[in-house]
Amino acid sequence: MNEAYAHLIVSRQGRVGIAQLNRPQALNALNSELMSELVHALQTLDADEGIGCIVVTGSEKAFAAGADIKQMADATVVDMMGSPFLGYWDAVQRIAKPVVAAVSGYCLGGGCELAMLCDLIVAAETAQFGQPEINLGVIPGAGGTQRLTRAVGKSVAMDMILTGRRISAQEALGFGLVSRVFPASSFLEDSLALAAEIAAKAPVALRMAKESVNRAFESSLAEGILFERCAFNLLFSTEDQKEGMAAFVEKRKPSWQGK
Ligand code: DAK
Repeated sequence: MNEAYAHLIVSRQGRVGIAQLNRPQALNALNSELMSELVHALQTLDADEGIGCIVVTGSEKAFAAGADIKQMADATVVDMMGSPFLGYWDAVQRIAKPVVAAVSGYCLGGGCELAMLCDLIVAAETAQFGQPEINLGVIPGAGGTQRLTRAVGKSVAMDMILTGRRISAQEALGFGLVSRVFPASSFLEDSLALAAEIAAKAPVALRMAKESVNRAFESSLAEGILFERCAFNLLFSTEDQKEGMAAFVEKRKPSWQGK
């Protein structure tokens, strides 16, 4: 499935698709080629009916140390404005299936922004998160000022973005940036087990749940609740709703069809 990728290893474990960033010599710095490959892989997994959940991960040492500084060091404003780079971020956001960022090691700058684009972040206890762009004379440019602020609140976001300091996995857990911290020794296994648990749920309900939670960031409370209600009602047209509720009543495990 992944033979064509230069900077990515794509694999599957049951219903979980795994996209592993693989530019070890640059701590998985996100250059255009890597982002383009990532988008292609995610779209392929998203279209695959056999996949229920996608995990984006890196190496033990780095999820990603940011966008590739060497690639953009000499760029002009016109180069940046014409760059396809941000389009890749938009494409990641449009993936319909749940995407878990499994973060070990450095998760900095654009790496942190990529993780925040995923639906949830789980971390190894060794993970370090940060938005160090201020130290390069710039600011986060792929959503960091917005998504980090929504995730951890204004004061912590300002602290991280104005100082560029890195926070530990435990701090990130306390701030609500990550949902779980796993021991380094079992991190990937634990992350994949979580993804497998999600992947085993009713596919259409998963999609609706993801879409509904994301509405919380894009709409007023009233509009979000209206969206949720419509999505909830719509699920009563699925076979999986009938199966899920019948299975509960009959005291057996449901068998999802994704219909
Ligand atoms: N880019 C390019 N190469 C990187 C890199 C990066 N972000 N991070 C590390 N590397 C490379 C290093 O240059 C080094 O390569 P060689 O010198 O061996 O050739 C190799 O990876 C190993 O790194 P170190 O030798 O530095 O390793 P250490 O363990 O000593 O330090 C570190 C690890 C993560 C603390 C350090 O490498 C570091 O500070 N890295 C930079 C972190 C950073 O500043 N990240 C933010 C980058 S700016 C955009 C929107 C958003 C963005 C861009 C565009 N648009 C709107 C178009 C995002 C911007 C960013 O993310």
